[in-house]
Amino acid sequence: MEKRLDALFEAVRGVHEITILPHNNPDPDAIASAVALRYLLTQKSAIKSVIVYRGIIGRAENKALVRYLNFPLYRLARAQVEPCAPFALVDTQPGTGNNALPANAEIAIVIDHHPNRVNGTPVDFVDVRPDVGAASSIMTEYLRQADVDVPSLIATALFYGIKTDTMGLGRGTSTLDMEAICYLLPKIDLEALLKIERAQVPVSYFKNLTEALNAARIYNDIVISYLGVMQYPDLTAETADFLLRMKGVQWVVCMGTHKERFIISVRTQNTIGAGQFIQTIVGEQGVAGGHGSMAGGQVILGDKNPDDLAQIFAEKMRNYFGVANVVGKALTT
Ligand SMILES: [Mn+2]
Repeated sequence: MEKRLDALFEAVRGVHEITILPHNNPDPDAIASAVALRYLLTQKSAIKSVIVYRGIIGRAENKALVRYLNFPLYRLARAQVEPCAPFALVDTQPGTGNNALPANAEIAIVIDHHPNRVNGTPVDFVDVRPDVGAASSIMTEYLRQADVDVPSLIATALFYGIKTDTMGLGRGTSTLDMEAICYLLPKIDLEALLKIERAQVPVSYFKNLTEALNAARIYNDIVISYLGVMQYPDLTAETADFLLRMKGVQWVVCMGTHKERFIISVRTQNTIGAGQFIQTIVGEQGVAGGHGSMAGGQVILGDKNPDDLAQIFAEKMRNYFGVANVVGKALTT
């Protein structure tokens, strides 16, 4: 670990400014990792950093988190990127299609826990550990190794990042995640955490949820729901998390559209297979990826009809799971 920390700072030696980039529509793990990296750089070097992202922070909990962190991220306009400073990617990698990294950008740092895709891309420092449950756990290790004081604000964010990415410290939790949790626990602001986790949601949330529940169909132990037009892109993830709590359900797939994108979120009770499943389903039509138990994909709609696309994908999924002949049951029947 000492070597890793040295190598990280070696990669940014002589750099005055860096652009920290989490994945699009950043989730708590991505937000916390970015903030932790910025903190590490300010504590241990004179490097200035700015955190930018593309997409939307839509989920009420995630909005509450950035409010708690005093709005540390800047949203990029459609075509705007800052190619002048080298990039540090957190909770994402080059070539995944889920970040705003411009082509030919200089990449100084990649810290991630998704399956390795860096292969061949020139990056000065890479730390990709797919066996770890959250990028926040890796960032916690860096802060510990650097022996910096971790303020409550950052500890709380990292803790929440680990908690959400491991479905409440359940699925995909490694020893490193547990060590990070134990280290962070005495430092977190429990009251703030509670406010973030129980953040109030707009009335439209319940309307969307009702629609998602009405649209959901159960095929044995698989639930598929198409949400139609969504107000923010991570609504599919939020709904899939919710539906996975249904007794006897092994897999949940939620689909929906946000602006020009068709978005799919997958959750499973299994510890493996979600990433592979969504990559098989989406194929060349878009981008897809994820972990064992949670994954997602996106397709640029173009002139495709979203309702048709949802139907095609749902059919493909039912074939994949071997439930093509099962009649879908609505939740209310
Ligand atoms: Mn993550």
